[in-house]
Amino acid sequence: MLPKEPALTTRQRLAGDRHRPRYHFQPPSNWMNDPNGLIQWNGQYHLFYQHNPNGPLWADMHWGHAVSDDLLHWTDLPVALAPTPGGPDEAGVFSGCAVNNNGVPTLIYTGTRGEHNEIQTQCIASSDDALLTWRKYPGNPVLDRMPDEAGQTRDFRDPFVWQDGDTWYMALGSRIQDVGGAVFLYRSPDLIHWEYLNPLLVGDIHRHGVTWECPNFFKLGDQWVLIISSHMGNYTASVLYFAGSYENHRFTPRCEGVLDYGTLYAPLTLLDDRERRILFGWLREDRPAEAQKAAGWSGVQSIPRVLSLDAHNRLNTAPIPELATLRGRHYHYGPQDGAALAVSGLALDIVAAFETTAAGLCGISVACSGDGRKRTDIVYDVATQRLAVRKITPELFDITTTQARDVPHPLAAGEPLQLRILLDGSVVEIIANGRTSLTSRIYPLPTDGDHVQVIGAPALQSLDIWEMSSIWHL
Ligand code: DQQ
Repeated sequence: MLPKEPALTTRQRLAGDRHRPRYHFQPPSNWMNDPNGLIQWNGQYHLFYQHNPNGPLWADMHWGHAVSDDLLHWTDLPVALAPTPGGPDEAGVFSGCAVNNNGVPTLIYTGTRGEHNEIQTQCIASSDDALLTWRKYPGNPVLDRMPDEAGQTRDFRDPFVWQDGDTWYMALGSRIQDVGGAVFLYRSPDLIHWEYLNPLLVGDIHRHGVTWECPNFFKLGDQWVLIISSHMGNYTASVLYFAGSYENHRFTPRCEGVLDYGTLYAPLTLLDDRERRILFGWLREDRPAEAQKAAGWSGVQSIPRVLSLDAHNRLNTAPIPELATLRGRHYHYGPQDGAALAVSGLALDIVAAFETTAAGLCGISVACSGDGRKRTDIVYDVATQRLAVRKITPELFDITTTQARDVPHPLAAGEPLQLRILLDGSVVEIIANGRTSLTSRIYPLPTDGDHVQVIGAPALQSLDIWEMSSIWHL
């Protein structure tokens, strides 16, 4: 086996890749998926993540680990959890969370066994050296039995744990056979002995999908919010939220919505010491496995987002304000200035507002080739109230059959369209009016230009664009 390349050298080697983000977190190389174990410890933020340290495709799940003072700049730390041969996680250390157990940092995760990871049980591990190394509890698994009402024994994973008084609660992702995705609720006095209470919520198989993964359950303002990731078989509406009340271990949702319509999946939240509920999500790739293998990396974490509920109890997401510290050169355009922009770049933070009083299209094109033929349009149709991301790559797609994702974004009468666009190589995070999220990936990026253009310039109210600096010192 070749000696392991230092993380920084790996990052330097891959830094010239035009598709690779500059200000979003990624491991030095290889595969990453779900964020795991988010926790603030002694003021620092710890991010763990599903990781295959040996290749750029999903396999052999470990927990990678990085630490940050500001949620933006990260230091790579050694892999935190690896499968233990012969143990309950021998086939993979799947997703989970982290808690402070009376001063002891503790990870709660799903261990898998079997050729298809079909034996799923819940395990714990703790650290006594400030989260650097982890000791698995010798009595693992601490929870190996699904409720009988599930009617199946395969899908039982991704513990999300919180404390209320002296009692720990765990929400587990699962499903009820032929009924739909489900989250099961457990409680424990010590993180070791778990008692099943009842389903926290059961979905409708047709509307909410077959299996629910990666639940998050927390109080936000005066509501309780449940977030789940659902296998819908495509990238549309697969991360859902429910908001409502929670009493006597029963959750009663009063409204539901889509957290992201695009490539963001398996998000995990933490409550930080400023009482902010902060969400990270895995931004999936949108290109074939061969291309991921050739690149040597796969998977990106979203910019952390602060969650809130608006007056209609819709879940709003906003990139953390700390992101402004990465902003460099600034361009501002007013209502008359949108026709020709002198901006280009693949690492940009864009804030735009458009009037929506007259029918028409408005939005922003990014990653435009010199001749404007290849580009990615983020475009709103005022008449249909739909927001689309449309990738126009004439050599791959006929200009009339572009690759598009098109989602509802209703605006109140007279409400302007507000777009926040975080472009970073192949990543484009799009948030409209704080409440419609449509993350996307742009593959391939044109090689002959990376210009920005306005769509529907007469409707432009204001446009601010910042060039963003890299979070890595390479
Ligand atoms: N990813 C993990 C599972 C989880 C899924 C495995 C969601 O624990 O259900 O890598 O992306």
